Amino acid sequence: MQMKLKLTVAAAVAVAAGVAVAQEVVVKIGHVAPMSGSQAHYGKDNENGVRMAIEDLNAQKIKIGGKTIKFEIAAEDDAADPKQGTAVAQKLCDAKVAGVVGHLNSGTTIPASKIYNNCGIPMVTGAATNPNLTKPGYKTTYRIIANDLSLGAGLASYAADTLKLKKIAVIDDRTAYGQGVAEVFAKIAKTKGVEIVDQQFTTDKATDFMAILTAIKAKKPDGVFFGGMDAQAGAMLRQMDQLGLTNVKYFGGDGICTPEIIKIASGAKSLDNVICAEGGATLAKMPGGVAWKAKYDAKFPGQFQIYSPYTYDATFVLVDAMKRANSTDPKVYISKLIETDLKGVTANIKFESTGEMKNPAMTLSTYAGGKKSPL
Ligand code: ABU
Repeated sequence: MQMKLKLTVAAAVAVAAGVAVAQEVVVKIGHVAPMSGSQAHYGKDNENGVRMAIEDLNAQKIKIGGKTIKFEIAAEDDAADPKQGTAVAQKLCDAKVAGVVGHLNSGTTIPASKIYNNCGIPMVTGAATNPNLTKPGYKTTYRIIANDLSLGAGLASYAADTLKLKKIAVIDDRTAYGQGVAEVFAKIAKTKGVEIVDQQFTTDKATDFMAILTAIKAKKPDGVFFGGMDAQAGAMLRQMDQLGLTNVKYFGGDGICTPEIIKIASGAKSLDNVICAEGGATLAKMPGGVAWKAKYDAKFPGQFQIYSPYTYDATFVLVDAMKRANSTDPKVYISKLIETDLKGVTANIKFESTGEMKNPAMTLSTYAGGKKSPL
């Protein structure tokens, strides 16, 4: 009551002084990622990207429909769990957010995309890479990184054509992402004459891989492909050391392409054998990557993982469409998303009719010497 009175008095003073009282409207942008469990470090990084974008957008005092917009984040945790993913998607629909950045995991993003489509709220992911995400052709679904068709194929070509490997074992964590990227890798590797000597499965919660690695060791592979995330990959690398598998190349998609894997591998010699693929350019090659990363590190020291530049850009993609439509109403601005032509931090962002990004970059990196470096 006291606050309301103060504002009223302030407004009256401003009007009396001949100053226009700005009408500020709050517009919520949803963000969803795992903020708990073994993938919380990716989720935190993704959320930081959205928070940073919102701060930069609010500093611009953007006017849409004649009103100054104050963007706010509606942050949710899906714990990388498909059921929780759909529950929070429905929660964001009910809260009538203007758009959603996320989700992070393909396993949560694919079912959530149906819910957003049903309630007419656009979503832009900068992390989920399973190609099936855009298959339904929803006008609400967009992705601003390369998908697993590109990551799996890039890794298979590198293994077969550059490294000339002949025998590779494949492991996946049975998630939509892990299984999908492993299937693409195995299919392309086979067409290039690589023998897939073993296929083993684990989960995105597992910590002990000794049994599957022992089975793989018996097949004498010169490479292992893992479809999964860094918590499992880092532990697997330590266990490969224990089994003497230290001369075996280790491939994985963007899920293992983090600084965190160095910490989790904690000195494993096998880390030197890692080759990972991510669906964009290096920070050094992104149009605004270097300056953006310096700003990020100053705000969120030690928290950078991989996708935050994309979640930053994803937030701008949504707001850019709102500006061009002169409306924050998803029903109105949604038609503008497909016409996006945005100079982002990560790339110049345009979309295919499917909602996939046009001409996304792809980068292969190694961890030779215990440091991530592009190949
Ligand atoms: N892109 C790898 C991690 C996220 C996902 O697609 O599940």
